[in-house]
Amino acid sequence: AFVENLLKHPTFLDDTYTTKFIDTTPELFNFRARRDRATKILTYIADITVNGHPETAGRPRPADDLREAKPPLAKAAPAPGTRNLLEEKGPQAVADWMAAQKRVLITDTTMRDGHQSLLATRMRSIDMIRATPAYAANLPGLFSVECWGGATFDVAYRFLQECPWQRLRDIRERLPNVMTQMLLRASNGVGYTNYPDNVVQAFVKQAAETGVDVFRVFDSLNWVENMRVAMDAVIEANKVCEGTICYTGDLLDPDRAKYDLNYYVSMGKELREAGAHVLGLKDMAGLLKPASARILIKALKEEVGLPIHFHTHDTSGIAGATVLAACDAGVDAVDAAMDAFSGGTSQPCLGSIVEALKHTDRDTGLDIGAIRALSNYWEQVRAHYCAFESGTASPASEVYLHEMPGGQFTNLKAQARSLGLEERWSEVAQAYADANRMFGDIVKVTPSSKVVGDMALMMVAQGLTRAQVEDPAVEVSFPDSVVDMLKGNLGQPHGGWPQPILKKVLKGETPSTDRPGAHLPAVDIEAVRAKLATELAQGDDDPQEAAVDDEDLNGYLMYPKVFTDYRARHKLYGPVRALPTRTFFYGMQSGEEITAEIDPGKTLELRLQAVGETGDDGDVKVFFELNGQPRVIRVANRA
Ligand code: BTN
Ligand code: 3PY
Ligand code: ZN
Repeated sequence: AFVENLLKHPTFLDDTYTTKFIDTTPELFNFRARRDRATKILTYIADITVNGHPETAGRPRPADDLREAKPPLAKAAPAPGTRNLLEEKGPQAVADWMAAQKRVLITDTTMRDGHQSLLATRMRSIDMIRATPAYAANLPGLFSVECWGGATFDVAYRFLQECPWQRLRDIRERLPNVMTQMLLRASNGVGYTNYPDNVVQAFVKQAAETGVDVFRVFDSLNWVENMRVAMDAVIEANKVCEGTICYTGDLLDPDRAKYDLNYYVSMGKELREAGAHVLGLKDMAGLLKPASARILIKALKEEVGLPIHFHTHDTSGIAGATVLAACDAGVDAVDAAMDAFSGGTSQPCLGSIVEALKHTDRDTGLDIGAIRALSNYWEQVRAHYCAFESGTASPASEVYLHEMPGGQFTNLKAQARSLGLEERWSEVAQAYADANRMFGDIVKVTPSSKVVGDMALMMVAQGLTRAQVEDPAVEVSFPDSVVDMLKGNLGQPHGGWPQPILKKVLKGETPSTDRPGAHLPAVDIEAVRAKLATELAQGDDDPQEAAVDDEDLNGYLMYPKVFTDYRARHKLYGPVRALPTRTFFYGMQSGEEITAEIDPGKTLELRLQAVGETGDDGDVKVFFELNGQPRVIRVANRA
């Protein structure tokens, strides 16, 4: 029952689980006086300095002499790139241009999948924003910069105490010439559940307005029917619609015939008919082997005819070979991460792919010196996040057994650890493979991958084999996510759900087989805005605290509680996104000075003078200088 409850707990509702955030502190601040933003930030720093940040407690700590990462200089005014083409001629012109290129086009995934797959999605906006001008100036020949969507959206609100929309706006402003790219889970938006059609439409419209150029749209069961609403919204916004096939199984294995060449080619054609400008091939677990890549890419090129954008993960260590095979077979664009954020469960190494293709007919034309300079920056950035490293140091051929997506692997490991199952990881891997077969061998990517993960953890924790789970005579209490998926709430898998498991999980209830969005009622968006504004205004005389703009509203529609929790903390702590990463996670040392640009041009100079003794009331006085003026902040010592 313990495991069951834990599996149902909201922290397990996503791929981003590690530890709890600062939700424990609001009672410390139950005084009403309106405080200015500088005081709020000082309160945050004082609290973290005295009590530590719950997410980094007990985790490896950066070296004391680690210095703030220094981004490379932007060497020139940004030369025109793909963004200019999109703005001037539209998405079809981008696709035509792609297809006409001899060179392999490159997407840099460092700011999205790179840290999602290596650092549990914890990279903060400031570290991205500071690098962006160097991308614009020094790498104008990139196809796109993937910097938004996937798990980054809710992690920003939930764990980093910052607004994901503002991140996008800040990056956009500094990247006028290269397309930005996001990962969109079709009807699941950037969440883990199917949203009403008008919520998906509003979200895409807002993302396009705030700054996304390329939308990689996928469905977690590869069900094109469930991708149309999102794809249509992208097309309507005049942005690049990258309709995406998720790769699973093993193309050359006769025992996995469910996902054969014909399956992928048919899906590619369906996506083309649905209006995709570009065909995405998303190998989220890194299962596509070099020999299969040659066959698959060639067939898709010939039979679908759209330019192809290939994405993979290097979990097995062999992704570089697959990327080069894809290049040989005529792929148009590939994803890679900057050296310091590549390898392992992340993408293969961008600089090495650029080097490997140099002086061939598919030379990328990118400046390797600029890549190295940026990668040196990213290396320093990564060191600040050592608390979130998973410790996975070597390639894992085991990925071909379990088929976990790169973005899930380390999170599932953390969940296993928290359930006391870390020593039994190989059993979890086997159970994940067994659960997949039990569901009929499905595509595993957010959110379907999470369902398979929940099932696997439960099987190991309760010592259940696949045969027992399937046996009608053995009583099994399935995780909620499993029941939900088999009810049809994530859509339909290729070939349908196997009858025996369907019967057992639903206990005779009839599953739905149509598109979930077809029977989810439209949300009255303006009514939600009004209700949210009223809620935020409760007990607050500051109108700023109740304002709900379109971005906020779309955040709330995706994640109601995550959003309101974020706003409640924002009221207490102010714009902590402007703090250096070390300060955000570790507070300050006595005598240390930092600056925080809370608005463009408005910079706070902060110095920590001293931390006092804990008084009889349990409070600590923390002495600062703020722009030269002394300030004392009291916080409760909870350490
Ligand atoms: C730098 O330090 O190199 C400048 C970039 C930092 C910008 C900060 S991040 C939060 C806020 N948003 C902005 O546009 N400016 C500040
Ligand atoms: C996500 O949906 O976040 C993914 O990265 C899937 O691969
Ligand atoms: Zn990925």
